[in-house]
Amino acid sequence: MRLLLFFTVFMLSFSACQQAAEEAEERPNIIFIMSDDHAYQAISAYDERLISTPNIDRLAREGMLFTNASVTNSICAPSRATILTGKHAHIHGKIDNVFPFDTTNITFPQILHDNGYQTAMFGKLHFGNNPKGFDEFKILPGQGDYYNPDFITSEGDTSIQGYVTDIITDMTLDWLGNRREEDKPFMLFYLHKASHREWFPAPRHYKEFTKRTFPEPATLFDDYKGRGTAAKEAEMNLLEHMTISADNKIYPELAKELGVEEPSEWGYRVFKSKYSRFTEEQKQEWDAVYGPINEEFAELYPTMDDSTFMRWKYQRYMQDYLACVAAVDENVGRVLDYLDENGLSDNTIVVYTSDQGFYLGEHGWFDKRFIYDESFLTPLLVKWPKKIKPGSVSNAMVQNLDFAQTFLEAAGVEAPEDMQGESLMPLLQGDNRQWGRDAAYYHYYEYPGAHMVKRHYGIVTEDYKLAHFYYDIDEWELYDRKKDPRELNNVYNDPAYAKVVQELTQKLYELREQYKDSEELDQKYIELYRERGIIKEKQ
Ligand code: SGN
Ligand code: CA
Repeated sequence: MRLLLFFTVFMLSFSACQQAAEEAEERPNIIFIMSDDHAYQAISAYDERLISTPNIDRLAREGMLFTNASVTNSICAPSRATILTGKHAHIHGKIDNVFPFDTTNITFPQILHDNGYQTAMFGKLHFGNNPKGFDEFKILPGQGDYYNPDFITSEGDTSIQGYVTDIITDMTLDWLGNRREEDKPFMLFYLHKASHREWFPAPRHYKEFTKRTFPEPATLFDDYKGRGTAAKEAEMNLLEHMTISADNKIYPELAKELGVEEPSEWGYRVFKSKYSRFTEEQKQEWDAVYGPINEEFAELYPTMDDSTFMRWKYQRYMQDYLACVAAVDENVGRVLDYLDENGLSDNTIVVYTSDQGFYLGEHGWFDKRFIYDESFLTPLLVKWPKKIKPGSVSNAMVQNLDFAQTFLEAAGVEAPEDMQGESLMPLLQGDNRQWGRDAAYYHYYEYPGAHMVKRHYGIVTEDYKLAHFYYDIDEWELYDRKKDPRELNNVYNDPAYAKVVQELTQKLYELREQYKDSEELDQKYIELYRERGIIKEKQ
């Protein structure tokens, strides 16, 4: 009898284990590909004018393209913290790039790891500390370097010869091929440094892209007339703030000799420090291409007026930026091919996104930070053959806030109650009925800081965008997204929009309440800048 009981218990628990194992087998793998500062304007699935990105586009062809994906705070580390925690910056506390991430926050990779996922991260994290919940990681220190980069790894620090985008991909493929545990689903972060400033491309790409000419955006010569103080005072104008050496690759000695005004000494310093990382061979290759560009500039510069110089800067910017994107696209192709060739594609969710959007000369700008479209929106393409219909498009107002809950639901794990996003699972499977968000909340903090974009929070709906710029100003801006898609005319004070202003303002405050943001928190984060000594005056 006892033997029978033992046998029954044994069989029951055996079949339970087997069932659990089968379920585990069905759980999807996840590859989260994120590049840095990759504008949707530089992905041909969104926009074909600047570059062709056949590999990234494959995700749209074989999966879903999101046309209305946005971030909650358009800057690197806060965006990454929002992705990992499923919370707005005022809740997870990583409001800017300056101070380290608070690691007492619970992140979704930790939860997936606790629930049987194998986890790994390769590339740029930019947190000031190491990621938690990972079986293995190799991350760049801070912003990292394009050439011969250093890495912080779970086993100590190392430095690798070569080009960063290729190296991060090699690491990813090496992990997939050699250290993946086949009896577990995996969550893999494959995070590029490209196409972040200072845009140092690989030789195979700069050789090609420096020969190209790119169409100018309609607002390259924006005079910011219809906007508020924040747009006028931001320091991200190509002509005024883009550096001639680090950004445009004119050797510091020549720039000085020609008397070109360098927006800051920093431009020379960064160029020199990046150039000094090259091996002799890398220097020669570089000089063979950029030397003649410098010579040509020396001839042209003395007769250049401001608008010609602006145009020249834009072309130089696009050549290097897009050449960095080309390396990302090529390498994404290597990873997608690996999945196909190893029978992993069907049940692997592959996400391609950026930590935020970026200005490619629109409004005369580079960089991001603003609630305006080019930096508020971000690319998002998702492939998962098992669930997503190929070639589908979603216009839903999704945000980087939603990834954590999406991945947890995909893995069959309940998300913590205090996460603030919405799972994309229904949308991915073509069901729009349950989607609840008709307005997105945004809050940017890093001021005073690089590029001097003022603090602001706001609400974005399908038709309008309302933002409040605060701290050292108190200004409101309203844009009619349908009539003024380039966001050139602030209609906040136009009586015709009085009702819209009233309704949206109320909705904005409701959103602030819903997400637990408040004036007290705005003040707390200003106070933090005083404590850090970034703000010196007493207010
Ligand atoms: C650096 C850049 C800035 C950029 C910030 C934040 N200067 O300071 O242009 O806005 O990073 O970028 S750099 O030329 O030194 O790179 S973020 O993507 O990390 O938020
Ligand atoms: Ca970024």
